[in-house]
Amino acid sequence: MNVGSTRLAGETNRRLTPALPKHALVPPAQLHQQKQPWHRREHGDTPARPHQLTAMYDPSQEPPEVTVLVLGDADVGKSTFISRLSLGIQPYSDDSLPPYALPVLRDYDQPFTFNVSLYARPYSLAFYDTASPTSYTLLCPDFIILCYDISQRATLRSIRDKWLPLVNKHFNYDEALPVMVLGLKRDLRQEWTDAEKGADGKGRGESVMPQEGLGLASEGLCDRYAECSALTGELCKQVLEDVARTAAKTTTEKGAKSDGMECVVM
Ligand SMILES: Nc1nc2c(ncn2[C@@H]2O[C@H](COP(=O)(O)OP(=O)(O)OP(=O)(O)O)[C@@H](O)[C@H]2O)c(=O)[nH]1
Ligand SMILES: [Mg+2]
Repeated sequence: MNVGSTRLAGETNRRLTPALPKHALVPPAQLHQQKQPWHRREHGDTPARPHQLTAMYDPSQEPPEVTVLVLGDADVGKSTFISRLSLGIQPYSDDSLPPYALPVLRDYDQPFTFNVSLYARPYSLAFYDTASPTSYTLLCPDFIILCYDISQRATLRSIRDKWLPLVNKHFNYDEALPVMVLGLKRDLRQEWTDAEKGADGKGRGESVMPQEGLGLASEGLCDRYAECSALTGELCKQVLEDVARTAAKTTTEKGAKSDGMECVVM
């Protein structure tokens, strides 16, 4: 993904003194041993975050790695989304949509790491899926994506009742940690029927409408809201760009917290 000369809001000459890549001080032979302690933490630890460090950008160094934790109820489509992302990181020049086979990602290969180029700089995005590792509360992510299934209202309620409280409890070490609410399976959204709306017109159907997802994300003080269908590819490119842009921002001094809700829904 390369969005060319687009500039980050508030990013002026920060690109000349970007965050120190996590591996910058580590000889290549030690990279593997060094990586795990960074991502895992003991409860109560507050590890130094890479974007607190600054150094001159050195193209010979490993690109900054941004850890993205994908959370949400079972079956909402998290793995399929990440699988779609692995294709979309190199977008098709003609913007063509599937059908094409999505790669099968094996849980034990986590994290799923994709290299992207954004603002003329390389980044490495490392995605962790909720299903494994089960001890995801010990991870120290740079960015969290809370997923729900647009066709299953209960999965949105879970974001409010389960996943947001979990994020606030386990990942409160960093106020700058950006959180996105992502509605998946957009292709399954159904208009509410008259019966569902009821006589007073105030009833709701099983499908979640964009304003409801956006409202919950906003009430939960999340930074971004987006929707897509990993199956049809609808809005995937836009969401992937937004994920990559947010991930890239986490490596700047300002971080990726937004002043207000930003939204990818059309
Ligand atoms: N219609 C439709 N189906 C989807 C979409 N994404 C995923 N699915 C289907 O939803 C089911 C669950 O998808 P997964 O990606 O395995 O869901 P998950 O959240 O990773 O599930 P767990 O790993 O069990 O937590 C599969 O049958 C997918 O084919 C989508 O965008 N549209
Ligand atoms: Mg899965």
